[in-house]
Amino acid sequence: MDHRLTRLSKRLSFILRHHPEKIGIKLDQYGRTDLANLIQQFNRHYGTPISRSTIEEIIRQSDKQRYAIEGATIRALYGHSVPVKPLTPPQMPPVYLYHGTSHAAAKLIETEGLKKMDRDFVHLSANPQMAIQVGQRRDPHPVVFKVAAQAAAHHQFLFYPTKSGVWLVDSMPAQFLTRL
Ligand code: HQG
Repeated sequence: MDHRLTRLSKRLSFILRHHPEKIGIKLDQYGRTDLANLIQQFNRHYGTPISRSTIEEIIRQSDKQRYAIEGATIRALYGHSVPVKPLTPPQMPPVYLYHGTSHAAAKLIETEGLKKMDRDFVHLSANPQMAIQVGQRRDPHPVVFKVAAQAAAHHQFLFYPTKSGVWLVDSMPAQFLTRL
């Protein structure tokens, strides 16, 4: 994806996950907003204009599916800090999921477990490669935890899948984590 689309994608994430009010739009309880209105308000606030086809191009070209256009609406599929209810029902996860993080955070996680911190959910990755990429945002040689996801599901933890191999869960106690 070229530099222009990456920048627009980051702005869209910023608005749809964290700060819809920055361009004067509102999200419903599931994080959805009217697409035509979002485009109009986006173009009022930012110098680089966006259109439906630009957003579709971002969705097509992205390594991860970060948004979905559904009918007249658009929403971010994960990553929120504003409160949203999942639209997908919880599902039985694979036996193991993964979480990549920094050494500093890993020290705390080993005793406290995974907490959602500034987001609405803890984000887990479908495979170790993805977890390494996520962790590299914070540490060049990240720590990867293997999460006993199915065991946790049997202890009533609810796992929400997304289109990108990202799984969402409310928290994950240390008993389900092992360092890879
Ligand atoms: C850490 C990106 C101390 C956690 C990525 C992480 C992902 C703790 C940080 C998605 C902790 C939160 C989300 C505890 C967790 N003590 N630190 N008890 N529990 N942490 O950004 O999972 O590309 O909110 O390890 O790829 O890094 O933007 O979560 O380091 O899928 O689409 O607290 O964001 O997706 O950081 O990343 P984040 P994340 P996009």
